[in-house]
Amino acid sequence: MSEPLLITAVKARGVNVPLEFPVKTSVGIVATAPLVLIDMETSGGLVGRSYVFTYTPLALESTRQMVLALGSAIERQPVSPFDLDALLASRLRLLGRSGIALMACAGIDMAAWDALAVQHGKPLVELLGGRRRPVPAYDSHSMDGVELGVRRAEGARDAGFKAIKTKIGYATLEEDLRVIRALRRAAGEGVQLMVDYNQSLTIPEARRRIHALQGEGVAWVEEPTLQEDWAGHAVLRGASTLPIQMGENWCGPDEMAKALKAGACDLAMPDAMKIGGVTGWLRAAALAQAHGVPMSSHIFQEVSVHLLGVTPTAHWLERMDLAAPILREPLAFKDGSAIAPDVPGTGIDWDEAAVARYAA
Ligand code: SMN
Ligand code: MG
Repeated sequence: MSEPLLITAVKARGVNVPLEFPVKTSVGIVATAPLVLIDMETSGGLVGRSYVFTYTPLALESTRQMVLALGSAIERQPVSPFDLDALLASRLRLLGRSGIALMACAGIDMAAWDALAVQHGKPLVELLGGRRRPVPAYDSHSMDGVELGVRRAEGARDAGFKAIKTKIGYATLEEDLRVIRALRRAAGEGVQLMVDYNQSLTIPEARRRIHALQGEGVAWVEEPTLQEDWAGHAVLRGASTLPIQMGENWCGPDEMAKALKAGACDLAMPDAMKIGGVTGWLRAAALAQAHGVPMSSHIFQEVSVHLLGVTPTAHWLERMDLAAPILREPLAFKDGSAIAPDVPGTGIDWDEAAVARYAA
């Protein structure tokens, strides 16, 4: 039996990556992408790579430190993601695995799976038992207003996307409708339109606005109210003919199980980081299958394109390029789909000059 691959070091660097378009939401703006880049070095001399996204630069250094601390705790351990997950869960039982601790564990998990796939010389999706195939993607936009929103919708349509998402929750319902109708005209009937409220509405206001969206041809209404209010989402879901979408903020598969049990949503979109990396995603995919819920991804497109290939109820891949400027080979999209790159691992590799340029 071959010697197991052992972790020899976990390195973590912070970068602040410029965004072509700031992520404008109804509850805040992400002007740059603060990322912690993780390199897991192993006894085989190969390296597993991943990144985690901290949403705000305020959390960048503390997340990096947490990755380094947990990384030092697993040195000399085998690159066995399920065992590493159990070890870290046990070490963090008293603290609780949420927030930055969860994000750091997920980054380590994604790097470990990358290293394992590299060791086996397979794309991650093939290591997991799937095949590389086109995964349909939607182009994810922001609270862009009419002018920029129309320009981005036309660009996505011309690039071959069959779906786009816009963020709404403007000061008035009339503004929401004005933007939606402008984007609908720009994108054309053949392009699905999803909307994302980013948790901004009270239940009464959400009922009012979702009711007004009926008949606007919206494919899903995302996080209309506070993401932790599963009962509130269930009330809105019961009153709506439009599918309710959520999941990007679920901390681990346990929260997903509780949200689905509460009947909070018609659709699910776990975040590869917050759900707990590849290991967390695999458990989430089983939950979605058991509940018959279509499952989409949330950002982290480079890993998600692999994971959706082994997700029984796979729905949409979100295209939002947060890491492209620091990647040697950004994920390519063609005719509205992406295919996992035909290289061992996830395909994540750093453009070191860009990493130096954007070092936090
Ligand atoms: C989103 C919010 C914040 C950063 C990236 C993405 C958004 C989404 O909720 O669904 O894309
Ligand atoms: Mg969202």
